[in-house]
Amino acid sequence: MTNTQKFKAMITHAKRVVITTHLHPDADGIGSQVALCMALKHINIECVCVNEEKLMDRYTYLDPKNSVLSHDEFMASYTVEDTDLLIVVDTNSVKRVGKKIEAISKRIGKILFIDHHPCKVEVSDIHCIDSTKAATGELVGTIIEDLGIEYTEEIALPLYTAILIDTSSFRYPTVTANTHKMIAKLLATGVKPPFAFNKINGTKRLKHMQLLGHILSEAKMVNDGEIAWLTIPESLMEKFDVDPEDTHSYVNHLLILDNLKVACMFREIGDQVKVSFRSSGNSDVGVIAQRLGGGGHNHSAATVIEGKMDEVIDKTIKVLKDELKRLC
Ligand SMILES: [Mn+2]
Repeated sequence: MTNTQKFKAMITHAKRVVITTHLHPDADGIGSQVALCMALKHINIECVCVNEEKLMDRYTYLDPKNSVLSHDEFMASYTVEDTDLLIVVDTNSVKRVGKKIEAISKRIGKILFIDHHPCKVEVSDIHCIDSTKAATGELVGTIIEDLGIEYTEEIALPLYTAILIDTSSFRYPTVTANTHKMIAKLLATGVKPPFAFNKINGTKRLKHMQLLGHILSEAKMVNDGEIAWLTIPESLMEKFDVDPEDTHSYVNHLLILDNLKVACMFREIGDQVKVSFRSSGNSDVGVIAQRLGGGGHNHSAATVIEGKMDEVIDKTIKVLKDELKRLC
């Protein structure tokens, strides 16, 4: 069965659908849920998006109709039992949606994942999973097109933004001719690239730039420049008053280094360190993140490791060197 066939089979008898995404949602999670919600309304399916928390202000422009409710808002005006299907986008684990949404998911019972992260065959057999897609937004776009629903600008801007963000502006190996064919259709609705780019990337405060400058000036590299990394101690986040969510893209700045294979960023969170990986091309950082208890795509992955910053850096760099040697 194709993903669209699986999708159709799941929504056929659904009267009300709730769409959710992972905790701390990014533009792919939010864009995918909003676009899918708009599209389902076009074919007269009652639909609402519900996330563990309210959308952050910087994302509300992607949801001009206010389709995304927080869990608490949803509970105040809807009855969970009236929902037939929960669609989860941009993750394939119910653990990632947050405690309150996880509790609702048990009451709804029927779940469909729409996602582009790698997962077990048992999951991909019955859910809409395609790890070759550049973004969940691209998979949602494919389903929308297959269902014969026309793109409107309201559907197109969130999908365009989802793909823009998840490909770090079309630079990852997941970008295909089909991705660009879809982008062409999205632009045809009236989406303007400078507007879309600036809305998601061009609203930073001076402090964000100053923290980035500080962190970049401390960048390190080993293995003849094949491995480079950035370090963000918690104290610096506080000093510059920058939201953690806003630091995700910092690591991408390392990708312009000559000879680089893997870029990392270590961000301190209490007694843990969040480690983000980016690959400049051939190294599979998904495998590396898995070895360290995390996961992700081959070009972009992450994990969280217990311990002090220096210990975590040593441990991670050792695994990286080992993995790069193995791949040679
Ligand atoms: Mn994604």
